[in-house]
Amino acid sequence: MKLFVYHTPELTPSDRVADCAIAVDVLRATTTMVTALDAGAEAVQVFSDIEQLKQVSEQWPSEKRIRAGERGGSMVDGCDMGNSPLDCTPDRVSGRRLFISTTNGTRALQCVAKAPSVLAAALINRRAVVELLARKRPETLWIVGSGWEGSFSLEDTVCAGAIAHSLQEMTGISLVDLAGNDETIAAIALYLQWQDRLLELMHHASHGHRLLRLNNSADLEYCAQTDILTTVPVQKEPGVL
Ligand code: 3SL
Repeated sequence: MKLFVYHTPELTPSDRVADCAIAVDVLRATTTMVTALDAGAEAVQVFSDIEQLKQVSEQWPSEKRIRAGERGGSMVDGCDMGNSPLDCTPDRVSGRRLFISTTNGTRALQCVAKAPSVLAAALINRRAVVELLARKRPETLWIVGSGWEGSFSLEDTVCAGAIAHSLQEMTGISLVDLAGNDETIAAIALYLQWQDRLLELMHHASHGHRLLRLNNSADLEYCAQTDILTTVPVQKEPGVL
């Protein structure tokens, strides 16, 4: 197994695919997707374009859908919710399809959608993701961070490092055998530096600042938790997990 970490969709190769690709957007899209599926959502369908989300979801029975739209951290008009994982309670999402469009997270998923196996990961489901990888042992594995509009983000890279470190521990594969690029080694180093202070790291992160300005400190606390859910979103068809 060779693991390649890419900090953003823009830095991810577009001329090939990995055997397995993992999209990460700790703040907050993949955390929200994991939480929604764990709370009983029927599926999550991702869109880069809000108008397309509205058109497609319109054809779905209204009692079977929930529309989540976020731009710049805030809820998009006409949607049922923004992108807070805390809104994904069983009474709101159970049995419904979550139609979601966010600034960066949905782009990360779309950039790896052609891989034969696509997963969504966050800190909250890290262990479950690693257990699945340890069983499947894909030859090439990519972890793609969402970043923010093309820039590096601390929270996605620390999550990539958390997955990589745990994968090393669970499989016994050495760092030199596992790491496919320098980013993987850097992500592990970032995780080892901050593993006991992940919430503090979120507070240092630029997107953490943005969410705090929008009064989302409870979201940061939730997203900074590790291994609290066992659901792993797996792509069933392009754009649907
Ligand atoms: O960029 C994204 O995809 C979002 O997760 C951003 S936010 O956390 O909802 O603001």
